[in-house]
Amino acid sequence: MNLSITIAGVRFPSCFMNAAGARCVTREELEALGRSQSGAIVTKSMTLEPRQGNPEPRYYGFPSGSINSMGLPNLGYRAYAQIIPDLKRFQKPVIASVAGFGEEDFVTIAATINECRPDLIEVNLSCPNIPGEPQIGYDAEASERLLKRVRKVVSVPMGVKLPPYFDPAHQEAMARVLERVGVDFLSLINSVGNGLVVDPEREAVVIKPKGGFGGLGGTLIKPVALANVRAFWKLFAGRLPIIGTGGVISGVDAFEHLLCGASAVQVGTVLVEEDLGVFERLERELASVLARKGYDSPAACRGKLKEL
Ligand code: OXC
Repeated sequence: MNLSITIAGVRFPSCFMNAAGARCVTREELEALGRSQSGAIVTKSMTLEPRQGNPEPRYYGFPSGSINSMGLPNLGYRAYAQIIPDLKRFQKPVIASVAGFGEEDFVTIAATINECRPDLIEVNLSCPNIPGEPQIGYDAEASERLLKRVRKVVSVPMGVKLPPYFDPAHQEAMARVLERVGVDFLSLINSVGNGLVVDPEREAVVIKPKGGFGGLGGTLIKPVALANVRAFWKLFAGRLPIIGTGGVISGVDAFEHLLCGASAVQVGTVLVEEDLGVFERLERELASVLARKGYDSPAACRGKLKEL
């Protein structure tokens, strides 16, 4: 079955791709994504300067998910500006993920990266792991100020990676901001920030940074991800493409995201745990669910979730 999809006029050969952060920091990792069956190459969120990130251990996988506090380890935007044009040869969309510390960083990075013509730019307003830096996406006014400035310097399709919201009022406030800014797609959701995983045997936390607090991913966050995809799908009446992220470890999980309104899905935890072969498995599994259900493409079931 053809699993290709289109977001903001850009065609993706498959609806599956890596989530920013998962196996996408170095040139080697980005090229490996290019050679894999991933439907796109999404870069690690880039900052102004190269970063080592937080001290290790900073990722821990467990049966129902993962916790991480990577702290945005990345090569710095100048390096990605060199790498992105070389990724064109893989003939699949490149999504540049942009982060920063303060508005000025985002604007500088986005302006330079826009010149390299990635197919899309994803503005990360939701990294939970930088000590002393609150997630911008939880501050509607700061998000609006920042996004309006970034929007002015970005001419490729621009999307926003949001944190999970747990109250409709917060989703509505952010939707109004996004309407005023004019964004082309949403990536929902970043990890569920500042969770805590405890190892009872060692009577200890499992990651080092921030006293063990970190972003949760994987199966345990799927209902939160689905709820945010569904809420924003409804708030925009299906007009704004959504990339669903959170808890996709099987084709059925991806099908659930599509039913809630996602056009495509990103994978983080399962890509870290299973490596690049995961794309072939997920594509096979989703194709089989869609065929069994009588859908001929991912778009055919998008948003079709029934309410009781
Ligand atoms: N979300 C991010 O946006 N960044 C990373 N982790 C996460 O959960 C990070 O680099 O810490």
